[in-house]
Amino acid sequence: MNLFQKFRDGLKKTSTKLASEIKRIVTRAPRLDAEAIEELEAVLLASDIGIGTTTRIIEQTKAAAKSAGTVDVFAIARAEIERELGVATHQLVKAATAPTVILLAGVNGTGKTTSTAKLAHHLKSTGNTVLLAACDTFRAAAIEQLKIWGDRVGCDVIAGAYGSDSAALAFDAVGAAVSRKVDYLLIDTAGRLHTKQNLMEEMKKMRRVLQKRLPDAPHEVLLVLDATTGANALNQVREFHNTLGVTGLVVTKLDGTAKGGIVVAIARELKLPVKFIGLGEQLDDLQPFDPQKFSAAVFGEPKFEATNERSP
Ligand SMILES: Nc1nc2c(ncn2[C@@H]2O[C@H](COP(=O)(O)OP(=O)(O)OP(=O)(O)O)[C@@H](O)[C@H]2O)c(=O)[nH]1
Ligand SMILES: [Mg+2]
Repeated sequence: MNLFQKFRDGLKKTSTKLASEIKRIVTRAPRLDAEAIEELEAVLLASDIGIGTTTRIIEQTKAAAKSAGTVDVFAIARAEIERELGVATHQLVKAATAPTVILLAGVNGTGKTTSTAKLAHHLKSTGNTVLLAACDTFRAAAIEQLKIWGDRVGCDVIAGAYGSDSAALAFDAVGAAVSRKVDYLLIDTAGRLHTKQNLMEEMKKMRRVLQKRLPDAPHEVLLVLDATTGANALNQVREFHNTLGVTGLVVTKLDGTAKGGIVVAIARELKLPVKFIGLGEQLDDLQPFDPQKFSAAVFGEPKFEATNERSP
């Protein structure tokens, strides 16, 4: 399957909802009267795209509807998203000297462990060697879960005992990554609520301990967000970023929501790069975030054009 098709499939819930609603509005009121504009606004907001982007799409739609010709709401939305997010993908950092250490953090159940495995798969398929560290020593079966993924992907997993100090394990894992000369060390961590100060302190400690072994580690702190949690994701980012210095975001489970617009709101409001998005449960369903593919997948339906031509 080509990459764009992956985006299309993964974002189907969001794009289908938007397409059917927008089509309904422009079919009923091709001249986009005030009521239709209001409805359009509600539809865009319901996709979680955010108030700022919605307002700009609406303003341009109104302006286009005033002047002669047709209004292609989809094209306006696509262009606006690309303008806001840029067209570039944000690459993962690669340390000048291996290993590159990547810490994956986030609240419970957002997809950290599976994203760790998918990221390992992605890095391996692009020619890198990868080691995994099972630093969730807290949740029952978390270590086995990562080991099973490690087997599937073909990566060794550095693991300790349940209840052991996750920071000490991370320290050992960096040591192993250095001596094995792997390109990337991916560290899976336990889920934690961003509001629990002691758990956030624990992450800070892991960061400090990593730096004792490798001063410029971690090279990336990826915060894994569940797209289905909607606007609460924004609070999670703020707290984790204050504590840890997040370098990039992974937005998972976009295939499970019609509110995929949250990616735009997150990227715009928090000024942090979305590096990967999760589009399903298979290994190759974690893809580098590409704003152009994203906007085309979400707003790329055949043009349901509204016309503002005056009746005779
Ligand atoms: N549909 C879909 N499911 C996903 C995606 N990413 C993760 N999941 C599912 O979400 C569930 C939780 O994933 P985990 O990777 O275990 O989440 P976690 O953050 O490690 O969870 P804790 O360690 O308990 O905090 C699993 O059933 C995953 O298959 C995605 O992009 N799409
Ligand atoms: Mg986990």
